[in-house]
Amino acid sequence: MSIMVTRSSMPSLEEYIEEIRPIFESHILTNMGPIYKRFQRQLVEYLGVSELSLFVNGHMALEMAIQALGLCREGGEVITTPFTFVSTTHAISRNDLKPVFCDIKPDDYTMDPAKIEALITEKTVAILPVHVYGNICDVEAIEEIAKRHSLKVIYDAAHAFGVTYKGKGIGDFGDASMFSFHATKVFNTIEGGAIAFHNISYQDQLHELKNFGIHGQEDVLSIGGNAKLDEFRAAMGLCNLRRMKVCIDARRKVADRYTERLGAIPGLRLNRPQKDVASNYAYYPVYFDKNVFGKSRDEVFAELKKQDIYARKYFYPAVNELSCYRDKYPQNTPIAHDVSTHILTLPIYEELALEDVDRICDVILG
Ligand code: T4K
Repeated sequence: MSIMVTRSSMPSLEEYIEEIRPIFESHILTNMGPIYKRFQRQLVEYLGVSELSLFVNGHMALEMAIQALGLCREGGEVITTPFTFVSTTHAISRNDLKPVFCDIKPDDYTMDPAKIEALITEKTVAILPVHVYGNICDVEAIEEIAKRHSLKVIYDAAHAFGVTYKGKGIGDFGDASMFSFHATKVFNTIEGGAIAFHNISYQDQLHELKNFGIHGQEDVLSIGGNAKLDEFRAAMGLCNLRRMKVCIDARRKVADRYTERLGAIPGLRLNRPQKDVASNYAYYPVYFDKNVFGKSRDEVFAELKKQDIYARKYFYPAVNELSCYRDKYPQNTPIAHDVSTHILTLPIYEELALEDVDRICDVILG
């Protein structure tokens, strides 16, 4: 059987049927129904955040968070990272804001705070860093810079579900954090996402944005869109939330086995555990230095593919090198370029057998 980079975690069919049974009695399928509300309450507790708003997916959550925080000013600039999934940058651009790309750190691939201040101009409205692979950004340094320049901070925490830093839920940092519940994520609702935040006033704004701006049955206050999470997906979320410990424990075992097999090999740079961070083992990135290891990232990718093993080049090319952005913005982020051309994310998911991890390592080392 092929081994893909990930495989969605799922509850048993029976458990999901039990969770959706009430929908077949009530016929309430969507529009913030009872399952949605229960799921939202449980998530607030699980993630350790003060407020949360659920969305149809992570991307729409991020687009609408930018709007709810009042950042859509003409000519506004948002400092962000090019080493991410393209959704991060699209969310900025689709709000008619200009992404300003800040380079990353070579050790954990998150935005380098030492390079942020040189990019701040009078047009800067926010900083939008990404906890890429579930690696936590330097939240303290970023907060300090943002405070000094009166800028908002929105974290793209699409990869960081359930991650804690110094015992606090990662969604508790910054002005807002976006989580993705896509099928390929550590935690999924099939498609889905959320915004976590502190400022209670964002709750009403996010609600309006995702529900046409409707206020009661007889008025519409603003020009919102439609980005509601439905009851079937919320039910999937309730089931998968119960399975999080099992799921993360299984991922940890896979990660530990990779580290055991690949940790001491010259020319391979693994993702180092971060201090004070409880990881969710979302991805297993390996940086290949051909000069030392003997094989390039692309050669290893091709050898794995021949064996029906599909690792992924997340995130190659860097976003500022993609067709839709490269002619508009400079490619002056050398570390992001270097990392994106040398890194491969190996298969990691709950059901991946340790024998398969060994097989993958044998191909890499062979
Ligand atoms: N910000 C960041 C940093 C993100 O990474 C993402 C999403 C977002 C924002 C936006 O959040 P969402 O709007 O998606 O909630 C995937 C996902 O579609 C995307 O959600 C994710 N990031 C991105 C990193 O990866 P692809 O095109 O690589 O997925 P695909 O279809 O090739 O699937 C990869 C593997 O996953 C497959 O080989 C098999 C497995 N899989 C896939 C699907 C669709 C499953 O096991 N079940 C499934 O249902 O984009």
